[in-house]
Amino acid sequence: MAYNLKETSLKPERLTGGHRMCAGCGAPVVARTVLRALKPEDKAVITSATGCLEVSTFIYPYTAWQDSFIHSAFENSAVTCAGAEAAYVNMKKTGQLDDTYKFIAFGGDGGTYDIGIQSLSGAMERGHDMVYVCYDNGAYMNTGIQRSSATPKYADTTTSPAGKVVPGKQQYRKDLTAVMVAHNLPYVAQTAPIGNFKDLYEKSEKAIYTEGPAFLNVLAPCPRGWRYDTPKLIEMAQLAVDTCFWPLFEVENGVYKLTYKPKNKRPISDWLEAQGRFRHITKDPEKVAELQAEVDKRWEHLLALCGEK
Ligand SMILES: Cc1ncc(C[n+]2csc(CCOP(=O)(O)OP(=O)(O)O)c2C)c(N)n1
Repeated sequence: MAYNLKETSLKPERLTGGHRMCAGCGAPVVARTVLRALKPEDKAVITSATGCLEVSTFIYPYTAWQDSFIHSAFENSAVTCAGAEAAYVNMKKTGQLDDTYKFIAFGGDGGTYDIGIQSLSGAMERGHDMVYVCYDNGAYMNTGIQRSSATPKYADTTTSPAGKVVPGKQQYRKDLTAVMVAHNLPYVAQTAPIGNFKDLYEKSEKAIYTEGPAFLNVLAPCPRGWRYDTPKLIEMAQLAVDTCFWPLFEVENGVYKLTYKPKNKRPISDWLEAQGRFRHITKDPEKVAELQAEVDKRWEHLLALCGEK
């Protein structure tokens, strides 16, 4: 059935309002859209690594989650979810359970790219029928904006502070989506909360209803860490996509497909200038050109993988 924003918006909220995430934060928008892709009759077991999404939605004795929710440690959201899935498979086999459950793990980039990567890699390799959703806001935001391996080069964070000598983070971001593709999973996708959420919704649906392990890497802008005004959340994600800093694509059983090609690829400076964390380099043409060259290189490589050249 064709995607329809109005219809999907009428589905019951599975992450309800009243949680304590910041205004203008991408993570709850991502979580709500992912969960909306569940069939209403299906139940879900959700796990989350420690991070903003976890600590702001699940403060004992309150919870904003309508489904079973497990607060796991920072490093093991993926295996906590995989363990529950293994128990479910056994209970189904032995006739102890009739309902259909889906298994979804969430983690920020700190909990996914860095601290939870071995648990994620293991859960994916063992073939559990689950989806791991990384909401990538590009730093350890919950503890005060520390750099992670997902933080873009030159971003100002509290552990890569921009000063007179060092202009912010010194390394390019890790390409975790490529690392997950190397696991030969049935479904891997990179997406973002833009437009009418079609891309994010459809990829979530595919990830949830593809048998076996699936991974979604979702860009989730953060007003505190990126330093933008809260109403600009979607604009921030759209700029990341239109500058090709964050291309949208999917990989089904190893086959790459580009799902969005900007009509006019915008210069990376458009995205950098919209955020306070890059303020120190936007007037430095050499650094901007260096970042542009890196974006172009990765974009060209992706186009080739997708057979778009
Ligand atoms: C093993 C461990 N180390 C450190 C912490 C402290 N801690 C809690 S949340 C957090 C940051 C999480 O960052 P990320 O995963 O990127 O999610 P975000 O907060 O950005 O949503 C840290 C360092 C912890 N809870 N457990």
